[in-house]
Amino acid sequence: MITLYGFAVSNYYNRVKLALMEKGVPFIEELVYTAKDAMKQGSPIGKIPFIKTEEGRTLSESAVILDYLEDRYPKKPLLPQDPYAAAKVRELATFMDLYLELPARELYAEAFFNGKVSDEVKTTAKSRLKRGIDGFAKMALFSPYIAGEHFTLADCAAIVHLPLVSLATTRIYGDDFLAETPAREYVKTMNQRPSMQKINADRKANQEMILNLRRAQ
Ligand SMILES: N[C@@H](CCC(=O)N[C@@H](CS)C(=O)NCC(=O)O)C(=O)O
Repeated sequence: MITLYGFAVSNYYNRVKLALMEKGVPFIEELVYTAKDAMKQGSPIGKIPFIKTEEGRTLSESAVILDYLEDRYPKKPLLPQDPYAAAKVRELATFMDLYLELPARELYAEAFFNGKVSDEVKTTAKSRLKRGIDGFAKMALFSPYIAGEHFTLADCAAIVHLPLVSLATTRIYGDDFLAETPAREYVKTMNQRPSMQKINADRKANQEMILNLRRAQ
């Protein structure tokens, strides 16, 4: 069986977990919380998520893991058959990683972890986010899924990234940068899926656990 390593607060971890659940691929989860432990278990630079395949081999980088799952477990596909349509789904997922989640990530220390982010970083992140969201608004279909009629790998990225972008921009700039897109309705609808209900419940429990660990330190 596949082992998924990491922790349930992570959006990238949940992206892989969601794909596994939606594809009906059996897996177990192993909590890895520190970069040091992640490295010990086989993550090249200590980032999570990573998996151990059924054959016991490690693989990191969430988007690559999702591609691997598509190839290895094709029975319930999360990509269209047509190569161009499949590439468009991957394009949208990559776009969200690079131009939405990564610039938003610059803000997380202050938005979520009681840290402080410099004004310079906030200004740079803001222009990167505005540019990314302009592009995203042209590409995302929300009809009803992010890339069209079917649930795809791009939804696995969208569902975990978009709420963080909304929340981080609201907390840092007092303005939800995704407000003019249908993101809020989309996330609400997607959160009704049984897979997402489980993921959200696990995320909340993991958040509690991390808070308790921090309090005990
Ligand atoms: N590009 C990576 C990003 C993974 C990532 O940034 N994971 C975070 C948790 S959400 C992490 O491991 N952070 C710890 C670190 O950077 O040392 C992926 O898609 O898997």
